[in-house]
Amino acid sequence: MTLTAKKISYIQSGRIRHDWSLNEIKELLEKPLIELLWEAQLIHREANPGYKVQLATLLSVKTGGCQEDCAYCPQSIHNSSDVTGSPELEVEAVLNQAKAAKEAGADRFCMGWAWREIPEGEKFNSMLKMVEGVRKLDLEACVTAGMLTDNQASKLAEAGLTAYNHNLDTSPEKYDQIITTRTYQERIETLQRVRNAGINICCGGIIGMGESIADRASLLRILSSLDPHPESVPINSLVAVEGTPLENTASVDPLEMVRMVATARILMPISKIRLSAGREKLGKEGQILCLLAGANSIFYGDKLLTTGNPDTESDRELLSQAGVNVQI
Ligand code: SAM
Ligand code: DTB
Ligand code: SF4
Repeated sequence: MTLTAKKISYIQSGRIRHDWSLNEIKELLEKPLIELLWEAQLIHREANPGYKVQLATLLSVKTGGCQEDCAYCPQSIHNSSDVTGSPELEVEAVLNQAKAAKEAGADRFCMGWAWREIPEGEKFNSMLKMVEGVRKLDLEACVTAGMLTDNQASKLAEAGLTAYNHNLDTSPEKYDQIITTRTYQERIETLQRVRNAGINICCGGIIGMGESIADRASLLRILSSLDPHPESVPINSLVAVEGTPLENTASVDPLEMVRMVATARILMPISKIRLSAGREKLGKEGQILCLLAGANSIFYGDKLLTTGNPDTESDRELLSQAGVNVQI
């Protein structure tokens, strides 16, 4: 993230905290909505003036066949969703899509691999070429591909990778009910490797998986305790995909998403808070409230990895109706 003068002055003001307590965060999440929104807006307007929204386009480079057992994910071999392993995309195909995303107005290009961890060899070399190619297009490049080694992290940094996405997904207390094939600690260690290599961290989670408010607070506590804060924090609401253990989970009230975004904004004033999966169910008004609460990035493009996303035209209309500017 290039720090704007405003962000630098916000950091220098000493108001960025890494010691938020569980109770303080729970109180924020449960505050009367109108008060919470006001508090979030005051911080957002000062730390990130101009209501600029970053458009990030996602592409699934390697889809399905993942060994992890994430209960929400249609790409896990442990789940029986319709997603089947498909051949990995080649460098040229990926760069063509990145070019199209740039032409459609995206500022960041995020590439996903349904892997438990990054393998060595040809596949990793292709990933490096993709990162280099995306950066040459003058787009930010983000990769999400599971765990990685220190050596892979430094090679990705050399290739110019802007950010690595690796989510904590939920609280440590809830985690075992959602994923059993990789520990919370392993996730934290992956984030540490990314940070040590000098790559920005993109790390967030999912709401709507049956977690309590205390779980949400616990996830946000860990995110806000990271020093520095993750440069971007994707907030997903569960897309309940048929064939996953969470397929029958009831959707969360859009206002829960607004609360989560507002609280994340208060805790992590200069981070990009990215309104991620589940936007189709939020509705126009819900999304506008999220923008007001401090969301300053969205996934832009008709598809996330395997599930749908609002189309680019309706997103352009949404942003223009809200009166926010696209970050370029
Ligand atoms: N395999 C890699 C990993 O787990 O880091 C990369 C891809 S994974 C799909 C990236 C993130 O997408 C997950 O950590 C999760 O937060 C989010 N995600 C996946 N499926 C989702 C769903 N059905 N609803 C909401 N978010 C989802
Ligand atoms: C993130 O937190 N959400 C994005 C991105 N990071 C990689 C992925 C959402 C995936 C939603 C389910 C799917 O499309 O498969
Ligand atoms: Fe694999 Fe990532 Fe899906 Fe988990 S979320 S099953 S690690 S692709």
